[in-house]
Amino acid sequence: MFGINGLLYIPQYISQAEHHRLLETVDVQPWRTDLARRTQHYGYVYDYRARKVDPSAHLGNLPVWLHPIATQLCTDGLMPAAPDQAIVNEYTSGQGIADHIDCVPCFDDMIVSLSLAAPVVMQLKRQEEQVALLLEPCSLLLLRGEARYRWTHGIPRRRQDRVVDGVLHRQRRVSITFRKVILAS
Ligand SMILES: O=C(O)CCC(=O)C(=O)O
Repeated sequence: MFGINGLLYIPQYISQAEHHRLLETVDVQPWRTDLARRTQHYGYVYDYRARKVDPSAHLGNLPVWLHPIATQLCTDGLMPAAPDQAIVNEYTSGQGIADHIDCVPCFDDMIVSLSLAAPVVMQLKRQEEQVALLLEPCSLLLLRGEARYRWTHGIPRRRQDRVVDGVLHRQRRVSITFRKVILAS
């Protein structure tokens, strides 16, 4: 999709009602404030500095309010194994995330990101190639294979994005990224 092997974008993966339920629940959970953007970690804490998941950072199972969507990802055949880690990212206007490839030894092949609240443009890059992808609320972005391992993904820190039909003024966006942790044996 979009000329990138292993990338799948599914608009309107969840209903408006499910979107509302998830956002409302996210908003009453405690936030971590150690990064410029606020985050919530479930299942395992990801250590951004060390770029690793330590088995001692196991927080427990995913919370019950994430079970329906985590189960749906498996029953729809989008994740081969149930995710055991989820990170919620909040981006206010002007915030983003640096171009990166998700930690290879930490997480399985499939990375799945659910978008909530306002839309944003994500950039995927590989050498000289660059693809801009509009992530709309309720949509799902799946990265596996080349898209996961060969392309970086990131959200530029800016207040507006250029889109086909004009300019998108950024507003608060929230994402929930689901992963399966690989624990070194
Ligand atoms: O916000 C997103 O959709 C992507 C988040 C992400 O790339 C990450 O948490 O590593």
